[in-house]
Amino acid sequence: MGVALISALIAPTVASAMTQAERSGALRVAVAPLRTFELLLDGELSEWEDVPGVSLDSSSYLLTDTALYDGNADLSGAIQFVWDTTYLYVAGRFADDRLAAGAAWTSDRVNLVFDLFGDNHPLSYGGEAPDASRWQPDDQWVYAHIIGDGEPPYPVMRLAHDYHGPVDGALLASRSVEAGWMFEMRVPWAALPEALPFVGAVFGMQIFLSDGDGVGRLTEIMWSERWGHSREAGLVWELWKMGRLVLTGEPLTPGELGGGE
Ligand SMILES: [Ca+2]
Ligand SMILES: [Ca+2]
Ligand SMILES: [Ca+2]
Repeated sequence: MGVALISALIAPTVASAMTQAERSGALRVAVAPLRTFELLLDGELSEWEDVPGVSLDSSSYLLTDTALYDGNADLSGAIQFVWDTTYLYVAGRFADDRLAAGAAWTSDRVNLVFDLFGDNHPLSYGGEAPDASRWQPDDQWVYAHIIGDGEPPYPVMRLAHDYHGPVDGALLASRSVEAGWMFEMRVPWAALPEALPFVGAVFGMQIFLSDGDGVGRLTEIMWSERWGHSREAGLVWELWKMGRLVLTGEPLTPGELGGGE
């Protein structure tokens, strides 16, 4: 399906001085090509065949109890991104042995966490993972339950230091398929404070998947690094542990840069 894991190593300047842990520290990069094709947000992903993606599977960071994750048939797949000056578009296709519907925290959910300025550091937060009230204005958690409550379309949600609610203008199209589910969604840049899309823009981003498989069976896997997690308190929001989302494409003319709808 044209999906490849894209990662880049930060070239060490003094290799011999680096520890093994430092050498293994790959900065993960997800590429969002500029949209050059028509997208029909219907939960079918045929338009996305040639778009690069990032894999989330048994090789990803498992945050939750190892006893509850049964490998790729339990949860595995890939997420893809494209963009234009109005929207970030996201698609994903996942194998999942049980679909947990509803908007509960224990049901199936896709999560994107943004550090839009890419400037987070432990010292930004006094060395402690911040609760949401202490997030910077460019820190945003965008999430969607694959099959939410009631009738579709189900909302795309956003949590920030001063907001928790639906993303205005966002759209989610999701569907249950044999042995899994897939989705497409769009998120307006205008709904993400501090987001400035342009060719070459680089945002801090983390991806994690929440796999609800029934009562007491929640698994979470994360893309680029491992954040702390406890059964009681859930995720530790270590916002400085992020990969990068890079917007690529042909340079736009100044007239197009101000475009959108
Ligand atoms: Ca489609
Ligand atoms: Ca599962
Ligand atoms: Ca599931």
